[in-house]
Amino acid sequence: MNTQRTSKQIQFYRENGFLIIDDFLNGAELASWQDTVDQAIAAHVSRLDTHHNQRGEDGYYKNVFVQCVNLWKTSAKVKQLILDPELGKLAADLAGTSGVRLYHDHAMVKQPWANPTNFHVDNPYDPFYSHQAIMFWVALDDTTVQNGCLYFLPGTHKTSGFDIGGSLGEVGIGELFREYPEWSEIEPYAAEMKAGAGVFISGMVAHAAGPNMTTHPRRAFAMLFMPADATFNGKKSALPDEVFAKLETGDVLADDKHLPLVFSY
Ligand SMILES: O=C(O)CCC(=O)C(=O)O
Ligand SMILES: [Fe+2]
Repeated sequence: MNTQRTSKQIQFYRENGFLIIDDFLNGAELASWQDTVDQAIAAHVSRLDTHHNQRGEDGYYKNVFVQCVNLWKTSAKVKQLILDPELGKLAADLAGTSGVRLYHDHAMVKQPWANPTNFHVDNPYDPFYSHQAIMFWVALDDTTVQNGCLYFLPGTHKTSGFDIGGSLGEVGIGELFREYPEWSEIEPYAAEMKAGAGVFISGMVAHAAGPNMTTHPRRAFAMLFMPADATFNGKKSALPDEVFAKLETGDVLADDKHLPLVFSY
């Protein structure tokens, strides 16, 4: 795992709201991540099937990607991979915080013929509001404009607000531009990435992904980090019931069991 970064890369992240790390995993590490995530998804999906459509998502969204949340809780290998303090340090340095906790992980498999992921901003959906929320998204297959690579609107993290995130449902790729008309003039950056590359994504930057127009799945695995001083904004989002039940708005999100501290200075 290559977690060394230059000040130029940190500057790029601050300026654009994302940073691609081309050489994140070597060949052996990639094979291990692919196996681990495949196995964890297989176990997880069979459990999900028994609670069919439990989140009440509409048909369109269900065909955006197959999503599995918190694989780290059921796979010791995933846990070891994503609670690596070196990775946490990198996330903290890019975001400019003194420490990070894991909010959750999620695997996203865009199946053949999957719909695009509409333009959206992540943090407005989170249980805390922060300009320092940061996600790390790792390509487990080569991602291309053909199979659903990510797209970024560079610099939008500087003007986005906490109230509007766009919608992943049936509304259309550009729904977010109704709220931010000036963003429709920004040329998207198509982030084609080799398997094993990763991208840090600000929780405030607008991003999307294309449809999968190939016969093969496009696998990705992402982890969401929150600054160690993040406070609860009242939204449950992906917080476990047990954590949510104990929280009051304004509390620091510091549950060591469910939201582990990954790195702290
Ligand atoms: O992988 C994708 O298609 C979209 C990922 C994304 O937007 C996210 O994880 O926040
Ligand atoms: Fe997103």
